[in-house]
Amino acid sequence: MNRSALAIGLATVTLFGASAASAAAPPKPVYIHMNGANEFLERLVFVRPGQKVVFVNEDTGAHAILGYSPQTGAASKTFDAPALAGTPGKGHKVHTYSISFRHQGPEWYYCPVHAELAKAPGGVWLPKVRPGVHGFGTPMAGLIIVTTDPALLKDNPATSASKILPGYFGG
Ligand SMILES: [Cu+2]
Repeated sequence: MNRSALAIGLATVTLFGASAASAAAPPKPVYIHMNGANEFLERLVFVRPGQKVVFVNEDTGAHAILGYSPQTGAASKTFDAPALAGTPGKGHKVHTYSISFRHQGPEWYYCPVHAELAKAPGGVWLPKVRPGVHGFGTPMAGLIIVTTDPALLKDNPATSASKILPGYFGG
């Protein structure tokens, strides 16, 4: 066996080793948190196709999550969590909503309790703060990018790795 054949052999072993490992252990979920600030703490996250995204409500009040199309303003029929009840705080039950996406691309969403869609210049639909919900500067909305790009998948906020953030309760 010459040197390059050995290198190819080693590379093959490495590749098969990696795929066997990833088949055995599915990727961990990516967590998106809410509290009384009426925003999604991790406004932008990256997930693989099929990887779970888990929304975690650490607020005392309820939040909903609804996917939408910025081109048409249409609500998603499948990315739709009607209401996630709040929690009194640490040590009590925390309500979550899980979803995964099959195809690569952007998944836009907002909380219809605290934001609403409005047509912006250029004809795109953007979330804005719902009138009557005061005290918060930014509309409660976020974006999930479904991708296989390893550089993007590594770029999630550190908090997205933990289900419960002990210091984040409140509202
Ligand atoms: Cu909300």
